[in-house]
Amino acid sequence: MHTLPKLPYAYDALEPHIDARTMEIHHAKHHQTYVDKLNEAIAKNPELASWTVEKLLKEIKGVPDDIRQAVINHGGGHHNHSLFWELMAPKSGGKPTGKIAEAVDKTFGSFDAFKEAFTKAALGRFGSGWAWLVVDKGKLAIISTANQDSPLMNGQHPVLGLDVWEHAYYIKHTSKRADYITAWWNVANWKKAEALFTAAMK
Ligand code: MN3
Repeated sequence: MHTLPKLPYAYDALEPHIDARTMEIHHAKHHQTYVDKLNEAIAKNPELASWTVEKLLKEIKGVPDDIRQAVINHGGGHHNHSLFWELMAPKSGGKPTGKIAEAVDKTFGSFDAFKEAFTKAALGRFGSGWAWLVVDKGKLAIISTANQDSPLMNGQHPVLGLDVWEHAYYIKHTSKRADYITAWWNVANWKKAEALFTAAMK
């Protein structure tokens, strides 16, 4: 059984950047629903019961046709959100340090150029989806994915991810995705991003 991970901080810990009401609904309702629907899909194929969510997504072509789209939607939703909670933290934001900072500078020219390109990807994703910083074949890249599609399905390793579904920002920012993105930079957890980067480069 897949289970909803506990948030590593209180619902109001990211205030004023990300509001408590959004955090509570997003975690306790939206993420819980992805977990429940993933479990429902897996229940039809007990041979997949021992697969981790990472394995399900990395080996999505091996998931039977009749539940593949459900695993993409709800397994992707579960994994993306599990990362998202950890990729935010109170008293964070700012710039990365260490190896990931060097790689960001080398790949994008500067942190500011990276931030601009990532913001553009997040704003440019039409409809629902995610902006990502990933490691792709040993190099950093910015991508965006539709719906709950996971970078793991393309052999990419997520390092930083931003949920741009309206459910992530509508309560506080109504339709203003740009304001939400500006606020989110204040809680981006570069320590976790660095850990994901280091693991992906091994
Ligand atoms: Mn979401």
